[in-house]
Amino acid sequence: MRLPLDHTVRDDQTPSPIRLADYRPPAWRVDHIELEFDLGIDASEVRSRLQLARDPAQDAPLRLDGEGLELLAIALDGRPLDEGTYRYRDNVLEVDGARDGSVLETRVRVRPAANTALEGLYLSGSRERGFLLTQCEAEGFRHITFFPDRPDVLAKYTVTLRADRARFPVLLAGGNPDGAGELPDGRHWARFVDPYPKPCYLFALVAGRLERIERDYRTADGRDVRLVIWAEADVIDCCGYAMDALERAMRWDEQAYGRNYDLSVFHVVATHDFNMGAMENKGLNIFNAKYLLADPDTTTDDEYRAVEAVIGHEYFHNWSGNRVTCRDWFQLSLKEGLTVFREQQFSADMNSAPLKRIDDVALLRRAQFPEDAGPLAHPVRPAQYSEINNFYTATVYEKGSELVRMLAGRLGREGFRRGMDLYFARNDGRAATIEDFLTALGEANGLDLSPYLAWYGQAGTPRLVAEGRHDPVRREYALTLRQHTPPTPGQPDKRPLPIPVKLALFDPDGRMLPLQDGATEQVVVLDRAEHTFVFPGIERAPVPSLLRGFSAPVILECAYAPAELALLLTHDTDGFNRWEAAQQLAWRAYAELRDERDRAALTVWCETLAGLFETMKLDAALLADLLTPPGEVELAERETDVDPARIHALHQALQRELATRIGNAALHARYHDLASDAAAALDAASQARRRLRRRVLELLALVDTAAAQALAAAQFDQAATMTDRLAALAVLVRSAAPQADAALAHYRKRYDGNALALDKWFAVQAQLPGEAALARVRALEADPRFTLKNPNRVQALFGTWARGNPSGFHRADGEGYRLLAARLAELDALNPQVAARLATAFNGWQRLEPVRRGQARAAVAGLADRRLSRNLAEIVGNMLKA
Ligand code: 0A1
Ligand code: ZN
Repeated sequence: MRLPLDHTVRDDQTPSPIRLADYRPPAWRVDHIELEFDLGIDASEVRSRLQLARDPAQDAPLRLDGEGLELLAIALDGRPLDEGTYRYRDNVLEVDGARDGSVLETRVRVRPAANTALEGLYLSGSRERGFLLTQCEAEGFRHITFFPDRPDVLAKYTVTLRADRARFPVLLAGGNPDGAGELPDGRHWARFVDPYPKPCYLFALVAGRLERIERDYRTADGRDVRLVIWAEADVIDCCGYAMDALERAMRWDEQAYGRNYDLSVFHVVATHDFNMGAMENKGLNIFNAKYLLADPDTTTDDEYRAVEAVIGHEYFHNWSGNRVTCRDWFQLSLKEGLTVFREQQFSADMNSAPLKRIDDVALLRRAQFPEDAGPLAHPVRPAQYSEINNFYTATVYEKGSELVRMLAGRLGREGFRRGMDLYFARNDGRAATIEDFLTALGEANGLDLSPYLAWYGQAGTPRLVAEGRHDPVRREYALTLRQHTPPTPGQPDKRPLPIPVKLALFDPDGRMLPLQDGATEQVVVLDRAEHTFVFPGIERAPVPSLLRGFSAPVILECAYAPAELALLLTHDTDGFNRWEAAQQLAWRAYAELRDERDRAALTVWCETLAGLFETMKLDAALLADLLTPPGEVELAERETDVDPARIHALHQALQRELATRIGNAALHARYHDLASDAAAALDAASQARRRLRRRVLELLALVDTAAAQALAAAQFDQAATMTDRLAALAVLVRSAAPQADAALAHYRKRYDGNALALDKWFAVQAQLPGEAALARVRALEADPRFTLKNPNRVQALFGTWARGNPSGFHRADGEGYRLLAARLAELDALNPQVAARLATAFNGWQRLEPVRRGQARAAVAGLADRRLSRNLAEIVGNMLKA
């Protein structure tokens, strides 16, 4: 019998939300699943055999998830089922007569080539040359077979793949290999057994023509592991860097956390067609090619670091996510926040710790703070959702990591390791909760960490107000700290949270003062609305260095005098806080320009940075970061009636002031000094020089435009790295240089067959500021290389424009909003996940100035009136609710 259901059918625009408070343990578990695939591009058949176990405390009928499955056969305990003893409707298969210990067998057909949502089993690349793969997180497994698709059902998997050998020479699934062989008619088979029980979102298979690179690895506890990276033939030469990074990540996890790999093989596969960055499927990680392939001709320094970080991230999930998984999707940050934190530690250890911290906090401010301040605000552990794929957010990932960082800071290095050891030991093989995590960390250290749970349940970024008072008579410094968190949708009243503030005090000469027990740094915890901390023995009024290393994810408000910030910018021993002082000064300088006020902060900002520029003492990469003020997205965050065109003009003016103060001659001299080393080396010093060279060229373009354009054109022609080439191209394009078109044409020709390099070609043009952007975006979407079917291409063009180019997207005539809304509707029919993510570009529309606000609202409301996927409907609905 057949019950065809098309997965593109839109079920329900306003489904009732799923709530954390409604969690119940599963009524039915699956202890073992045997899967057999007969793979084909247009149609694949999937047989499954589930060994069922019933929770004796519940008497619910057997209900399995299944979406878009063509049911071909069904049998219970060996007997085919009659119609009437099972029902498949509304994406649920209900079966009568199942008992504890029953075996349910089904056979279904799925259609990989027609699967444009890239969820479940799908085709990457062309029908002729592409390969098949799966993506199951969060709820993709239900697109492959019937199963209780929830992370607290952990089963052991035996997977057999069968396919035509010529078309699919490589057959892979998670777990250890358990045999392979020939079949009649040119077909072959391969079997994999995973000894570790896992939730179905960690299932994966890959089948097709792929090349490999391999390496042998011996774990610290003595297991021999074969590491294999797979990619299509044309890019297999770009996998060596990822292999080295993988080996570094495996060693690092052994040393930092005592975690060893646990199978005999570890496969990593690259695909150009992927909705996210990468996926930690047990034993078979699948990567967006963007985060795996690397070579000097096409990969920038930032991208090299991203490859290393994502390789680490997915590998670290093997323990934080796979061996210990999540009870339900509300606990997503249990694996993601923790794994981002581990990834950040790894990157900091492999590169420069302060630069990494600056990057991470800049990302938090750019991506997470706006989320927390807008209509999509949600806690790190949301209380409800309608589409879980909409919750792979900066809040769950980046803010989640900040919460783990606070806990780690509270426990100290050894205490945190003790806590993590207990967490892994106690929860291995389990589906855990955030409470389990806090309990283990606390118990291992004899501490009650439950107050930190409030951070997981409360949305919004706390404001921390600091006010210091020095008493020369009592020789005391009193620091009063206050906190409040603005309301967010559905959470009007906020509670005080425990906020650890790492601090130091500087005397007016820039020396750190001894605090408790002679230490120069101390952590105070503000765990109520307001508290005053008193520091004795302070002779002269100090300058406080607060929230060192960004010790809590809050917005600090402290009425520093510009000279005090200059002191921190010059003398702070905490690299992050040096940068932070420069950011605070720049913010004030920007406000002075905007409000046409006296230029106290502007002058100090320019003078101090010009001084640091001249001394040549600073690390080049840190100097580049110090010379970079907050971006246009961050500046808009602090404004009401946002006018992105004006912010862009002021942002340019601000940097022009800085460039003018440093001076043409100094900029030219430094540029040439840095350019004398144009080698392609990847060491930290070479990367730092390229970072500063780029910044100097950008500043020069503001004050000596024609000369900078000539330098950029020459740099573009002679570049030995993609970092230098792209930096030059960006300067040419953004400054509307006469050389820009030729450079773009040259780039386009050179990289025509290279998807990742072409993405950068689209992205660099999508950054064109102001009015000109729209026409460029329209021209680019008509380019034969543009397609809405490839998530990376969509992100490169529409993501860069709508989320990363405020003055180009937010036009007063509303044309930008209308174009995006129209494309979102088209994209939604192909790939709801990508459409929903792109739609978050409208976040913050309520704070726009009235004309743009009206236009944006109309565009979003027009979208809401259409028939949308659950993914996009939830985002658009929330956007209009607040
Ligand atoms: N767990 C992955 C992220 C991920 C989530 C969903 C995906 O498909 C829709 C794919 C990947 C990670 O954190 O790396
Ligand atoms: Zn992750």
